[in-house]
Amino acid sequence: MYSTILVGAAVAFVLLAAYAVYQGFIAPKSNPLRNLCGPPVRGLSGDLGAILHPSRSKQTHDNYVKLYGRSIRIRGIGPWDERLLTLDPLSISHVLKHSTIYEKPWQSRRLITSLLGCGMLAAEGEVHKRQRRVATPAFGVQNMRALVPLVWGKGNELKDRWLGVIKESGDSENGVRLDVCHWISRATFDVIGLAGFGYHFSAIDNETNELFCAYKEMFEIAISQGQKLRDILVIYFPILNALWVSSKPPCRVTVTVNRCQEVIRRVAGQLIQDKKREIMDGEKSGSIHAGKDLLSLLLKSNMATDLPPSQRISDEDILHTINTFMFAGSDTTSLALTWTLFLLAQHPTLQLRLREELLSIAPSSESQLTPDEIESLHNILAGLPFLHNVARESLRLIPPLHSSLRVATQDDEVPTSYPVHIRKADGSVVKEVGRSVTVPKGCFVHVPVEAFNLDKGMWGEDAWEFNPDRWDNLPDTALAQPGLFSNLLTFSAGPRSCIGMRFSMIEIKVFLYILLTNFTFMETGEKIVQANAVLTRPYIARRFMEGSQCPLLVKPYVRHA
Ligand code: HEM
Ligand SMILES: *[C@@H]1O[C@H](CO)[C@@H](O)[C@H](O)[C@H]1NC(C)=O
Ligand SMILES: CC(=O)N[C@H]1CO[C@H](CO)[C@@H](O)[C@@H]1O
Repeated sequence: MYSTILVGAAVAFVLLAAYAVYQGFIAPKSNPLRNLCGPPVRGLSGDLGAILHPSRSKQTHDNYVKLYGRSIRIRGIGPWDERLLTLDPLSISHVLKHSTIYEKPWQSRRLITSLLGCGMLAAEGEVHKRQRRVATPAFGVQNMRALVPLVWGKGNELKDRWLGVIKESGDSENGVRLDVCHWISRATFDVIGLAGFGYHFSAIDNETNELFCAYKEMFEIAISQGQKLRDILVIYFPILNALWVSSKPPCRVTVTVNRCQEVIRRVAGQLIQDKKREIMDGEKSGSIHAGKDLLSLLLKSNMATDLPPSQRISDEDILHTINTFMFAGSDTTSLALTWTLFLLAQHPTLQLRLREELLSIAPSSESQLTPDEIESLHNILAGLPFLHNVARESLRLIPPLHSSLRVATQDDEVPTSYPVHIRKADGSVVKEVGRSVTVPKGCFVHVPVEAFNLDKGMWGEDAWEFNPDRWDNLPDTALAQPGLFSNLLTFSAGPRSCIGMRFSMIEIKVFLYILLTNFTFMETGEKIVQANAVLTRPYIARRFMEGSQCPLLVKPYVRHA
């Protein structure tokens, strides 16, 4: 009896092991990606760090294109993990356009879901389509216009707060060292809180609001995730999460996430219920609820009578969507602004030129602007050529999202527009033109956002430099680059591209206007470097333990009469 079980177990084990060996070591040999040229594999693994770390990625991609062409095979974390890294514009367009074939990997979706719920960032297929359809009207041109006075108010609040801080420190002559990254992130949080669901975090004032702290703490955990073994295990076996809460001592991370989620569910959940009631009451009494925040618009779009019930999303999904906006819409924009101010501090003559352009439209009186005046000033602002060039150039040079990842859910042929370097069985290399690349089901495809933006073959030899004027005279190859915005991959492209692009452009331009007409920004002498923690963040060189920061000397600017 027992021996039968033992024999059975042994047979099962041998079969499993054989299967694992086949899957791990033999099947990959027939992976068509193996024919592509790519960097050498050391041990089991390639060198993902060289591609993903901003201090090395520029040089790495440049070398790869020279050595292996634009369709590159790279090794992930084992022989079964051959990946496609493409710098071919036609290939990346194809991948981003066919978002049902190329989904986000379940590992990252599960991580996002465990923190924010299955909102738009994490969902795939029909669920995503439904959420995106319901949310799209809220980001329309008309509604984005309503955002302008709100952003303006927050920009002014930040300006006043900085003037206060500088006055207190008493050194307005030389400028005061401020961590602009931290300050601007408080302001962009305020903006998304108000614009997202009419909620006052008042984070420019102080960082005590309960909901603010819950989001902030949870996002910080998201950032620190992915490094430690336990977090990787939890991604694969979510049941462990429950075990860690009950085991002693409790895992600090899980307990924190649960506590934050409890606060968010309580406070934000209440907000959703309140808004819903307001809208329904408004409909009954015939007066239309005037809320212009994303939540109100989302609820209205979701309750629209022409939307079939099967296309609606649940209250739970609404909460996940709001969480997603908080996550996707705050740090991204604050980093874009921080890097722009940093680049302008490094290039004082360009800063001067931009300030002059901004001052040329500034009203002469210091009096409070009416909403109408703000709107017309914003229309002029949106059309300023040098401001537009500076914003685009900064978003090109330091995209807040360094890169993304997709996985093929079926075998696919990816078209190319540049020669593909094929390694033949005898080791020789041939360059084939107009050939497609076969991507087998289950393979990862890298979306190298920064590498596309900095490609010297497309943008010219000075592609790595900050030169806003390049935009007045782009080479044809740059004009042919794919992207939702200005031939940049910064906001990605296709059906999964950024829904908040217009939102953030308004925020970036209005904040730059207010801050640059009231302050000058200078480097402190500390060396600022880029590092990847979900997004590309600033750190002081060799002081990573202090966390992300971007100190600049900020000095009040006084306009000459
Ligand atoms: C400079 C600021 C921003 C940048 C650089 C940025 C960039 C991106 C990128 C690259 C993606 C695609 C992610 C991927 O494929 O892995 C994305 C998606 C998204 N972004 Fe943004 N974003 C910014 C601001 C915003 C804002 C302000 C909001 C909302 C208020 C927002 C909401 C979203 C959402 C909801 C998605 C998911 C869209 C989908 O999957 O259908 N983003 N963003
Ligand atoms: C923080 O700011 C809010 C809003 O401005 C204010 O009501 C609250 O009293 C402040 N809290 C502290 C501790 O300063
Ligand atoms: C001194 C100066 O230029 N102040 C500017 C500060 O920013 C506001 C916009 O919010 C301008 O109206 C002021 O002219």
